[in-house]
Amino acid sequence: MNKTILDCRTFQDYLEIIDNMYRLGWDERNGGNISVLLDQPDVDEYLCGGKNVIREIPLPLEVDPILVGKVFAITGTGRYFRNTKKHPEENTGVIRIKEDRKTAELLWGFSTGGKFTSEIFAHMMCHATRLKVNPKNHVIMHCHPQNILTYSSIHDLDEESFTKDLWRTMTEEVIVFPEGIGVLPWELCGTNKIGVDTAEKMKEYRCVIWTLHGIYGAGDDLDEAFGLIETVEKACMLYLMALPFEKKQVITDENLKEIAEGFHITPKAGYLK
Ligand code: 2HA
Ligand code: ZN
Repeated sequence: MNKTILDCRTFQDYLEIIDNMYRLGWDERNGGNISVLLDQPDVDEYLCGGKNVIREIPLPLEVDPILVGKVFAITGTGRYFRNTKKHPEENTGVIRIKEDRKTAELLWGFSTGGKFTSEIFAHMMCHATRLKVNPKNHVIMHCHPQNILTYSSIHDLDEESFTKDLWRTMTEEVIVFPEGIGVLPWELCGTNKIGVDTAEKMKEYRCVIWTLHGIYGAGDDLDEAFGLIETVEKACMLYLMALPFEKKQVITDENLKEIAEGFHITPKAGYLK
């Protein structure tokens, strides 16, 4: 029997993480979307080298030349994370970016005729941006975690104070996102503009908040992108839990500097006074 993408370890991890994200309550109904850049050895082994194009799907943008020939596993528009592990071939697909930069070649999936996420513009823009900053980046992940949304509704959106209040919730926060967090004010989703704005933030940050909508996270692999989002989500939860109470202990800027020194990380310049 020929191997399929379902035998690929990265794809199996992708389905597992989608399932986890649903269970965590981050991806209600058709909420959330993930795209994962697949490496050529996986394309060769599990997709017959990409020889079989099922159909072509127009892209709503002309993507950056860096993405030509790249192959992505990507979740489907209108599809539910809840159903994806059980029925992956209907709910996800594998696409390759064609040379014209305006077409996706479907190599696997979307078996009931669907297509990629409505946020394709943001995903492709963010992949291009992150690959230029970090050639090892493979994952762009979007979801709607409860505490991140709530935090974005009650906190001011200034990136410095948004980030620092999260760094102060738990010792290890600053180690996970020393560069800080990018924040976009509320914007309409699914548009080219929000894709451009998110990718612009991703020049500097691996994680970008969409106020009252959710978060975009980037990472070298699924674990890194997921780990980043869950760490930010936990910080938001801790902040909200402590909010009604008088604080008797706090992590100071001095403490944050000690953590930075101890763990050899460089927090965003200017944030620690
Ligand atoms: O696809 O989360 O932002 C559902 C979404 C859009
Ligand atoms: Zn969303």
